[in-house]
Amino acid sequence: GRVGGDASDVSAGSSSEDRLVGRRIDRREDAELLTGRATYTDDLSADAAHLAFVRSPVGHGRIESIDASEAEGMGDVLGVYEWDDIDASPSPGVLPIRTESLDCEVPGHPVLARDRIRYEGQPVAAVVAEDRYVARDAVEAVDVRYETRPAVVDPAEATEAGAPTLYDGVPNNVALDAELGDEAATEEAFAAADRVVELELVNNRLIASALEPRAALARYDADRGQFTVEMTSQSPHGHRRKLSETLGVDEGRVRVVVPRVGGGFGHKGHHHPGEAMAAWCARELYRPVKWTATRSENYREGAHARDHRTSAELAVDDDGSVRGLRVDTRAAVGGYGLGGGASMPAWYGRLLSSQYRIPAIHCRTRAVFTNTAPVHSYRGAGRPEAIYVTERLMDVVADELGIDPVELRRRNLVGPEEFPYETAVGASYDSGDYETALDEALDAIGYDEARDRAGEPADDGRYRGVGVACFTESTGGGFERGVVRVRPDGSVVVFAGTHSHGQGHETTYAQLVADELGVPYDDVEVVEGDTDDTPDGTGTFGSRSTITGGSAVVESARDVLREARSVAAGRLGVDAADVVSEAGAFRVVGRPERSVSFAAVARAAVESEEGEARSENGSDADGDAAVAFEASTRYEPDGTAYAFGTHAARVAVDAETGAVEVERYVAVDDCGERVNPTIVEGQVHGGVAQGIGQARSEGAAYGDDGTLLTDSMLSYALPRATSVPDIETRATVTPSPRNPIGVKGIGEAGTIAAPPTVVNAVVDALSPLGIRHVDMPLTEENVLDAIRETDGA
Ligand code: MCN
Repeated sequence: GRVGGDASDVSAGSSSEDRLVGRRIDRREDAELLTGRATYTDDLSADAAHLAFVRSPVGHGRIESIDASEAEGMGDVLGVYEWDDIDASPSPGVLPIRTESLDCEVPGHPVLARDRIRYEGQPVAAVVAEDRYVARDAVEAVDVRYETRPAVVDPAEATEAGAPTLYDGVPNNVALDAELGDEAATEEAFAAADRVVELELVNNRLIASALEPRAALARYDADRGQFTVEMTSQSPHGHRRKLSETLGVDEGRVRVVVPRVGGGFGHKGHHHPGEAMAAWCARELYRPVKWTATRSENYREGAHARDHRTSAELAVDDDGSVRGLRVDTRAAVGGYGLGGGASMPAWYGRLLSSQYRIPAIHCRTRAVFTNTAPVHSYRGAGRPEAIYVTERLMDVVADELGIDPVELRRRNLVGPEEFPYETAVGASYDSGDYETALDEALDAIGYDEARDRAGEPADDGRYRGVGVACFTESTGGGFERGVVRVRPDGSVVVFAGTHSHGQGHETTYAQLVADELGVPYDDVEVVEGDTDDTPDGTGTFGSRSTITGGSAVVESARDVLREARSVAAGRLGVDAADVVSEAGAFRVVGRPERSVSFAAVARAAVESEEGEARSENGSDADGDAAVAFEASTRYEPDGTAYAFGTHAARVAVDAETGAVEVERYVAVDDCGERVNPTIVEGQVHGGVAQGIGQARSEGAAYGDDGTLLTDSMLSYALPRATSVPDIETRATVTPSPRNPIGVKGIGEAGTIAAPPTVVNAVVDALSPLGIRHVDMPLTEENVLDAIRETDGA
C-alpha cells in the first residue's frame, strides 16, 4: 500500500498529471442540493390525493374489528381500505421475501394487516383524501378494536422456552439457524489453546435517520395498464421488481422514477408497505396518490438494524497467538422479514476474521422474530456487528494477557504477502497492507503518549483512554450495467442503474468516464434514477456502486473509445494503434500536430457510411442521428474487494457523571484507488459520525408490550455536532486486483470502525476502575451503571 497523507493527493496510479481520477473535484451536485433548488419526492404534486395509514398501537395481537364508517363519511375522503379490499383485488398485496433462505414457512409482510399484528406501527388500514390533513383526521376517525397478546422484543428472550411466539409453526421464533465455519476444527483449536476468553455483547438496535423520510407519488395509466411511481429509493430497478410482485403485474408495467433523495443509509433500499399501497390506491382511484411518511412513521416501520445478542469466545496462547474464535449470535428480524431479511444476519459472520489470521472460526447465528419493526440493513449491514465482536474481544484478551492491545493485533495481522487470503469463515481477501494503515493511525493519534497517560484521572477529574480498531469490509457484489453514449457534438451521457442519494456519483462517474475517453470533465453528464432511461441495475448499497457501477461505465467508455479511435484513425490516415486520445482530441503518436477533435470524430461517425448503419438504432423520429457512439456493459466483479483500515480515538470519561467525550478521532482508510479523495473523506466523516452515534447515544428502545419508546428525534438520540470531534483522515492505497479500476468501496467504513474504536477507548479509560466491558450506547446512565456494578463486585 502507498501512504497518502491527509493533504496530499494520491493520484490513482496514473503517471499523467491530467488524470481526473484521484483529484479533489468539488461535487457538481452540491450547488443544487445545498441551495434548496433540488426536487425531492415530496416536492412533486401532480394533483395528487393523499394517503395516510392507520397503524397499530399494539405490539402483538389481532384485529377484532375495523369500523371505518365515520371516516368514510367525512368530506374529501376518497377511500378507506383494509386487507379484505386488497384481497378482493388482483394484487397479491404482500411484500415478497426470499423464503428459500429461511428454516421456516412464513408469509411476507402484508401491505395492510390481514388479522395478526406483529409490531407496533404495522399498517392496518389506509385512508386516501383530497389533502394530507383530511387524510390524517380520517385516520383518527377509524375505530379499530384489537385483542392484545403478550409481546417479546428481545431476540435472546424470544428464543427461550415459554416466550410468546409470532408465527404458528415457528417454535422459539427462530426464522433461521445458520452456521459458518468449521465447528470441529474450532473445538480442537479451543482444546489446544492456553486460554479461552469470553465476552457477552449487545449490539444496540439502530434506526436509519435520513433527513428525508420515505415518500412516493404513484400514478396509474388505465389505458396502458402502466404504473409510474416516483419515490425515494436507493435501488430504482430493485423497487420496480418488488413493486411489480406486490401489485401482481409484469415488471414492464411499472416505471420507477427517483428524483433527489435526502439520504438513505439502507432503509430506502427495502420494499415497505407505503410505496406499494400508494400505487395500489392510484389504480383503485384513477388518481395520482401521494404518501409521505412522518418522522415517527419512518421510525415505527423501520427498517431498523443491528440488535444482536452475542456470546463470543477467543482461544489464545499466552504469547498472544489467536487459535480460534467461537460466536453464538441471536439477531432480531422484527415482526416480518423484509427482502432477504432473515438471511442477512446469517452472513454477518463472514467478516469475523477482521484483519487477523484466525485458523478456526465457528459462528452460529439465529435470526429471531420479535415484536418490533422489521430489522434489515443500515449502513454497514452485518459488517459492523461482526467487527465489533472481534475488535472488542481483542481488547479484552489483551487485558487478560497483559499485552498491549495494539501489540496483540500486530502479532496476528494477515501479512501483505499472504493475499489472496482465505479466512476460516470463507471470505477471500483480495489485497491489503494492514500494518501500514495501523502504523499511520498510531502515529496520527499519538498512541504511545496516550497509553502512558491512560490510567489516572487528569486535573479535570476525568479518566483518559485510547482505543484502536482494525477492520475489513466486504464491498461490491452483484451486477451493474452502465451505458456510455456520445452525441454527435462530442458530449457524453452516462446512464447507470445505481442511484446516488448523497454519495456524489454524478461527479465520480464523470471523472472516470472523462479520463477513459480523454474528454473534458464538463462534457460528461451522468443520469441515474429513471427505470425507463437507465439500464437494469442492482442499486446503491453495500458500498458497491463504484466497484460495480463505476467499472461498468468504465468498460463501456473503453468500448466507445475503441470505436471512436478507429474512426479517428480513418480520418487521420493512420492505424488505430497509432492514435491516442487526450484533452478532447485524438492525436497521432509522436506527431501531436496531427490531430482531430473528439467532437469532429463524433460528427464523422454519424455522417460516415458506417455511422449511418450504426445510427439506425440511435436515430430519433426525424431520422437525425442522435448517437455517435454507444456502448452498454453488464459488469460483475471477479469477487469481493475488501476495504480496510484502522481507526483510533482518545476519550475523556467523567466517572462522577458518566459523561463520555470523544476528544480526538483518527480514521485511516484504504479503499484502493480513490476516485475522488474529497468525496471519500466525506463518506468517512458521515460514517464515523453515525458510528459515534451508535457507540454513544443511539438505541431504539421498546417497552415490554412492544411499544416503541424512541419514536422521534426527541427520544432517539442522534449524534450532535458537540458529540463528534473533528475527524482526522488519512489514507493508504492498496488497489484491488478484482476490478478494472482498482477500487474498493468506502461508503460504510466509518460505521464499521467507529463503534469498537470508541468503546475500546472508553473501556481503556475506565480500566483502572476494574471495568472490562460496557455495552453500547455509552450514555451517562449506562456508564454509571457499569461503574456501580464494578464497585459492588
Ligand atoms: N469513492 C471514491 N473512491 C473509492 C470508493 C468510493 O471516490 N475508492 C466515491 C464513489 O465514487 C462515490 C462515493 O465515494 O461517489 C461512495 O462510493 P461507494 O463506496 O461505492 O458506495 P456507494 O456509492 O455504493 O454508496 C453506498 C454507501 C452506503 S451502503 C450507505 S448506507 C451510505 C453511503 O454510501 N448512505 C449514505 N453513504 C451515504 N452518504 C450520504 N450522503 N447519504 C447516505 O444515505
